Amino acid sequence: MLDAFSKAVVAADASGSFVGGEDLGSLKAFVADGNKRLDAVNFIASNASCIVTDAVAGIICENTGLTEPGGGVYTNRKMAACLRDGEIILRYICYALLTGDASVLNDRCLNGLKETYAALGVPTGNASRAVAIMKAAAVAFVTNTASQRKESVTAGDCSSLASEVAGYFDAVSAAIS
Ligand SMILES: CCC1=C(C)/C(=C/C2=NC(=C\c3[nH]c(/C=C4\NC(=O)[C@H](C)[C@H]4CC)c(C)c3CCC(=O)O)/C(CCC(=O)O)=C2C)NC1=O
Repeated sequence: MLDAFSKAVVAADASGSFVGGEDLGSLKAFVADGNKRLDAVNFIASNASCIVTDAVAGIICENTGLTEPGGGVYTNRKMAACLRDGEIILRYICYALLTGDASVLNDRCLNGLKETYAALGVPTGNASRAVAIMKAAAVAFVTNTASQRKESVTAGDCSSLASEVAGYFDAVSAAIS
């Protein structure tokens, strides 16, 4: 598990060089944007159950077969597992956004997930769609454009944090597709 700082150190060490130049520049930007980053993580985390349930409800509205016998979330046990998976994925994305590095998401959440889903018959197209809905919601929280839940916060440009978090959701979709 790495973060933006340890990643720069590991890369520099691998090439036997000092941490400097561009690497230091990007770490400076990471620190300068720290409060925005913490707000972004907090807004997503404090709306997590809303984001997850909305995404799972969304895929069920779009595909009513999911709750019918043989469907991906048929039985309470599978529905609970699906909601829990949504929470797990969102939680690891929050860790990645906090550290500015995807390795914790890749190593501890996505590693082997595709194989697990294939073995259990979890429909990855629907799972990917749920991830896309969560992405739209999370981006809205980061840019503070969620229509029903505006946070009172100092206005600022969070576009790069928004595209960073969007990239983590895309990585989840790519990993299970
Ligand atoms: C540390 C990280 C971690 C991850 C990522 C994880 C995922 C994970 N999801 C699972 C199951 C599952 N995941 C789903 C999810 C869904 N079904 C759908 O139709 C939807 C599309 C989708 C929700 C969006 C379902 C229904 C199961 C249960 C499948 C079954 O047992 O038949 C399982 C099998 C074991 C279990 O049921 O608990 C694992 C390991 N567990 C972990 O510990």
